[in-house]
Amino acid sequence: MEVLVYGAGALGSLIGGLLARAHDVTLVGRDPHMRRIRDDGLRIGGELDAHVRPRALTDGTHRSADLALVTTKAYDTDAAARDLATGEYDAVCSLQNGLTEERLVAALDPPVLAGTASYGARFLEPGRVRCTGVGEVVVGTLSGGASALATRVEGACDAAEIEAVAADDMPRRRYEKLAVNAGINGVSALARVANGETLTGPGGDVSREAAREVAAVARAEGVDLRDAETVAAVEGVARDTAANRSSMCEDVTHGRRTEVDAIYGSVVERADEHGVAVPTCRMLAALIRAWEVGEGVRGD
Ligand code: KPL
Repeated sequence: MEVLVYGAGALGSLIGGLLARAHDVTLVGRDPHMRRIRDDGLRIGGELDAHVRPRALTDGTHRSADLALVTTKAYDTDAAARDLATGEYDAVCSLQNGLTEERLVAALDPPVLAGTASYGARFLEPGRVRCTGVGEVVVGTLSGGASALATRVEGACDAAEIEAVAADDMPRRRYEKLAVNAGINGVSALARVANGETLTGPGGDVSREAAREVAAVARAEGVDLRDAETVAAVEGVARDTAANRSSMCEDVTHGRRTEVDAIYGSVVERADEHGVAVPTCRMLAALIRAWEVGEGVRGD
């Protein structure tokens, strides 16, 4: 299969690199990472080990592939969609944080699948990423139900020995993933602690409440997500990734813009549409945005 991975940061490079063990992969990312991959290939270390030679480009215009995986930061979704709209793809699948798929649907003709990837990835240096946890890739349609395309993506992942599931309950899984992000990322970023401590430290109640608020928004949107299962999902991810630092914690540590809008912003926006109270997510959104303004890294 020909796969374009748009957004070769840590996770995109890891997933793209693993796919390159079985498929014809093109990564789209930034120099000097792309240049180094062109010169020396991509090295994956940590829990998995590989040295692969995918194509590495700095722009994705006018390409074609069977599948385009979008792995950019959520705030780069519109730019990614503009680039991808100039190419030809049988399907597009987001593996991003936040509810980005609707924006891809609005900008692109091919079918858009929703996806999650729970592999842990860390960027080490140009040309090198570390796998900090073997997880799974889950893909499915935005409206749920069986999908031949999702099954094809699952098969492509299987061929490359990536754990994958074609799920027919993607609406629920999307909200569960959003709840995990809302539960872990804000507290870990504000307290600068690893995922494990987010739930066990003094911020644990804030984390759990943020996750329950996401479940309430999901229910208002017709998605059956119970509070207890949502909190259990957040606790499970925090336990399984205890030593890792969330992407938002990494962003604030390195003085970078965060995905606050895609995570807490979309929760607050949808909550307001349905008249659901989400004071914890609203507060976390405000605090992280205030940090971004102070650092001068907000995009608006
Ligand atoms: O997706 C994540 C992130 O760091 O952005 C996890 C590891 C699930 C924490 O929310």
